[in-house]
Amino acid sequence: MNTPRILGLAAALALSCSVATASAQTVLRSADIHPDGYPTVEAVIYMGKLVKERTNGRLDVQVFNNASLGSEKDTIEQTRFGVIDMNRVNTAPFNNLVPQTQVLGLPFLFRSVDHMHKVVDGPIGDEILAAFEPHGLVGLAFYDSGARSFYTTKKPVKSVADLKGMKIRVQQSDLWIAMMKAFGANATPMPFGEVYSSLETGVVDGAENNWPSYESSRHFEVAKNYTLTEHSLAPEALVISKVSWDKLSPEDQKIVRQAAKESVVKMRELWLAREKASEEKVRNAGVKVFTVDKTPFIEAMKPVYDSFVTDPKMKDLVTRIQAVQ
Ligand code: GTR
Repeated sequence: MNTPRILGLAAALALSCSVATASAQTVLRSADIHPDGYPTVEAVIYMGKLVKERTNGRLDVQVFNNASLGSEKDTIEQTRFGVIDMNRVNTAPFNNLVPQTQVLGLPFLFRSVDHMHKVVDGPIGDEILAAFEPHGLVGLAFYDSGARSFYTTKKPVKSVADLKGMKIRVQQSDLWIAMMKAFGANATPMPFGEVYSSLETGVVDGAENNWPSYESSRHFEVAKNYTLTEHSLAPEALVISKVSWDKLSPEDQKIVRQAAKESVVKMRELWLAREKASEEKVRNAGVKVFTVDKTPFIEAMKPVYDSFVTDPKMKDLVTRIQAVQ
């Protein structure tokens, strides 16, 4: 983490502490890298409103978005140690820390968004949320993140062969690095905030993301070929620091959990609308959209399953997910 970030963080935290003192309430500071109006940001703000109402103002949530508290990798560490109270992050940056989260990002595992919803809304979702706890985090909810697809600056991806040797930015996760390797690409892990300039300067040839992130980050301005591989439906996770959680009364913990669950419903509505709006915006801006036969892409992912779905617990989890109808 660089010095301006640390100073920014200190200033932001000092400000929110003073708010807490003035109104004798607890303010839970929540991090997000996305801009104002992005569905994840709006969902956590909505959750905060519910929490504030239901605790008669005792508890409030303040969202620090736009990566003002740092990159996802940095803020995850700070949340584990209670410097930041809450965090909304994609499941990928949690993969190395909480291995159970890997299953949600496995390529082409979910048959549809509906299948993914059934899994994360049911006992498997709760089981994966519970897996955060030994790592200093309490999992509160999963939010939608749509389907991730490739986008490239020069050559469009029309087949698996096109990915060969391309430098593709990925999230900081061993699973995602392995996925790119299996596609034949050179994985370049880096924080989201560095992707625009890396695409622009040719440090990478492409990246992959859903419509809303491709649009809001303006990556579409510099990588104009978008190929609908839809290789992963890895959802977002909302977590709270165990340090902050343990300071809450059991009654307030219940309120926070419930509000988080209710914000999922709100988020899904916002997400659907934003996906459409973002797609329309980038298409109107001249992005070329390609569709592909997904079969070779699915087949290329066998080595990923062979090396990540190895221990009996992971195998069992995958089998149970596949069995969800
Ligand atoms: C977005 C996701 C972010 C982050 C980003 C990325 O879709 O919402 O949390 O993971 O992708 O690719 O880094």
